[in-house]
Amino acid sequence: MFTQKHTSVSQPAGRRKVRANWHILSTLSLSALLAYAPLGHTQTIMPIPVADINSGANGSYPVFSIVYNNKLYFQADDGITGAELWVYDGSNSPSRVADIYSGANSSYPASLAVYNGKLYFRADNGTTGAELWVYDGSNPPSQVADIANINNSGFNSSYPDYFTVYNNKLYFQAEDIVGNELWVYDGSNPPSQVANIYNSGSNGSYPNYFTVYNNKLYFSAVDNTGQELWVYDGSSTSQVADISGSNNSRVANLTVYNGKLYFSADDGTTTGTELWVYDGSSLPSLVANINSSSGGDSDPD
Ligand SMILES: [Ca+2]
Ligand SMILES: [Ca+2]
Ligand SMILES: [Ca+2]
Ligand SMILES: [Ca+2]
Repeated sequence: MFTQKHTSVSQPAGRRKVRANWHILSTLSLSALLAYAPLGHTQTIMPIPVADINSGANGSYPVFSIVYNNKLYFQADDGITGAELWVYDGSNSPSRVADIYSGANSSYPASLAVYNGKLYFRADNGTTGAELWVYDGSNPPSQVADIANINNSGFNSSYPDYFTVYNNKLYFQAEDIVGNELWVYDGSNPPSQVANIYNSGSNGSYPNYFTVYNNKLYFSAVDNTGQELWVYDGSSTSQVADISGSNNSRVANLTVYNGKLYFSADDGTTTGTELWVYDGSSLPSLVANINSSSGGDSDPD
């Protein structure tokens, strides 16, 4: 079933790209995007389904797409084997890469990322929980490690997420007995925890918004000072600034622009959540109080 409205599109030739914000487009058909190919200088493009993966009226809900080895990889549910890893080469019908959680159950492959010529993602095979998996493009996908059990946490899943390449290694957040913290994988040795940033029982720092800037890895992380801006220089982690003192700055949405690091934060005064900037050396500062009402958030994203 294909119910999306036809869309008229007119763009200069060569500038047409499939731009998919999957948060926004999660309800649209991936098939429509796949068929959204350059056809001429100006013309009406009518998206057509590439394949009816889950045949009939049920959707296959393709999500988490990424390009690897000139093919499009994504999670889809054919209605028989659950949500699994699929691939599309641009011409032949999409096909399932593997049924990682065997049978009708779903492995929910997610957070797909390319590192060192291989495709990494989180998946649940039904026995070891949601863990780190790898696919080399030809052999069946395999589990890299049962991270939740590396430190005998007793947990089922480590839920690795937000994979980011820095200094030729793969960084991500994952959970074990000391909480959700920063982990690293070098492509061969077992993954290891970089730091226990929120060093208090099983509290996690939930490192997120990983962004490489000035050869360092910046991210937001939580400890007893709230969610603030942190940095990893390849050897140790440290807090850049406690922007809001005892309050939670909710640092998020890190982006490099014009040689500086921009992000959203709340300084704990009446400013609200606004746009901040860091130049790599001075203390971070407020760029502008876009929503100037007392406590008003402009929520830059
Ligand atoms: Ca399955
Ligand atoms: Ca596990
Ligand atoms: Ca912790
Ligand atoms: Ca704080």
